[in-house]
Amino acid sequence: MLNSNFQWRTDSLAEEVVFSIEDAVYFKDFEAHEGDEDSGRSESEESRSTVVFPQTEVKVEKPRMYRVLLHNDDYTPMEFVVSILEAYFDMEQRRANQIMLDVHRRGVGVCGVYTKEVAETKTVLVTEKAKMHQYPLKCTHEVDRDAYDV
Ligand code: TYC
Repeated sequence: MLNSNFQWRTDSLAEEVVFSIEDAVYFKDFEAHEGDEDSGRSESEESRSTVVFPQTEVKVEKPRMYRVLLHNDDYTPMEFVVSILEAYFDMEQRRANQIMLDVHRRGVGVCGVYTKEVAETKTVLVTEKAKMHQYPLKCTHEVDRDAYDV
């Protein structure tokens, strides 16, 4: 709908308030329909007019981000954890090995920070992969609080 046909008369509708693009489309369609019946105004006359958008402030918030965490356990082989970090978290072997050892020593570590859906998907995929191999590797995600609670 967002092309040159997407227009709107200024005279009779100038005082209408448009809250969203959907509203504007609705009024345009409505007017075109009314015109056909009442004044015989054609679709092309309608589309020559101009749309007025009110001065509304649009606030866009940054999406909340989530950290994906790996947890240490005594059974999952180190090589398997490294392969997970390479495959699902886009790490080179050297970095994957560092993160794995960090988790091994500290108990938990961050593999990456993502939007909610991506973090959820990675958590599920890693957990399933570990289960397939019968390893108890635990992968979770949580809100990346430091980025928000300043
Ligand atoms: N602690 C495991 C071992 O010694 C290795 C390991 C590292 C397991 C990180 C899980 O998230 C993990 N084989």
